[in-house]
Amino acid sequence: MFQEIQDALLKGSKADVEALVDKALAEGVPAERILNEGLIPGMEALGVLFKNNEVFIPEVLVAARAMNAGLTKLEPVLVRDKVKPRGVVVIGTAKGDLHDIGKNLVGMMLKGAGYRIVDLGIDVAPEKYIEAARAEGAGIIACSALLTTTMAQMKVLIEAVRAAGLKTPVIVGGAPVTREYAERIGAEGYAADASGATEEVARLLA
Ligand code: B1M
Repeated sequence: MFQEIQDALLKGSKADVEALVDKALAEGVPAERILNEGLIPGMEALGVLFKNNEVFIPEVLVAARAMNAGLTKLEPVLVRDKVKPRGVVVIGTAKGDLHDIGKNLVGMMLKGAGYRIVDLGIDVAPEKYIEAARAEGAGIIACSALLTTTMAQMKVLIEAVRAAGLKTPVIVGGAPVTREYAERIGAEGYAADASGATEEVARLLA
């Protein structure tokens, strides 16, 4: 059954993922096993295919939608069973940046990897990240930028986070952002793509 869930996820079949998760729950399979042995390995496999250019953004978005549908089915049971998320990630786009597709993809992949996502949306001012990171006890602040102009706001964000006395690591990414730039502005993490972001978050929280 776990393999069937993974296959349905890789095919991006939302209806099949929902039906299989419903079936597993009805048969008494613990939600945590459905998550850790079905959905998450499916998303990890997708991440590898994406990294190797064997699937592309449209397939990833469709699979991510199926993943989210499966998670929506599991969420009430997971909350009831008090399965602890792997960590909390506050995510948004840089101040002034309206491009949210990459940020959404990163958020979905992280959610799929078992993290709780606090999505602040687009055009997010540093104070909002700081407020949310404090309120939610975030382990990571994640910021996405698609414009060379808004990239500069990531430096402003990191300086504001440190000035506020928060030790929360900041991870940055987005098409114009490079590892070299991330290091230069003092970001603790950088990833070039969504699957890399889940690896980077796991590394920083380890
Ligand atoms: Co805009 N835009 N856009 N745009 N847009 C780009 C980025 C641009 C490269 C197009 C071009 O000129 N060739 C260019 C930027 C040039 C530059 O700065 N050097 C540009 C421009 C100029 C603009 C405007 C200024 C245009 C104008 O108004 N004159 C304007 C700015 C608006 C603003 O933000 N203030 C603008 C507006 C828009 C739309 C609103 C129309 C729309 C956005 C809609 C939306 O997002 N809801 C839009 C779009 C769609 C694009 C392009 C075509 C596609 C972006 C995209 O979604 N890619 C883009 C051209 C292009 O990229 N080819 C372009 C798919 C997405 C999955 O990839 O976001 O890179 P990406 O995410 C990847 C990785 O980067 C990484 O993982 C993702 C998956 O692998 N990643 C992270 C992303 N965030 C990460 C965070 C991480 C880690 C990894 O850790 C936290």
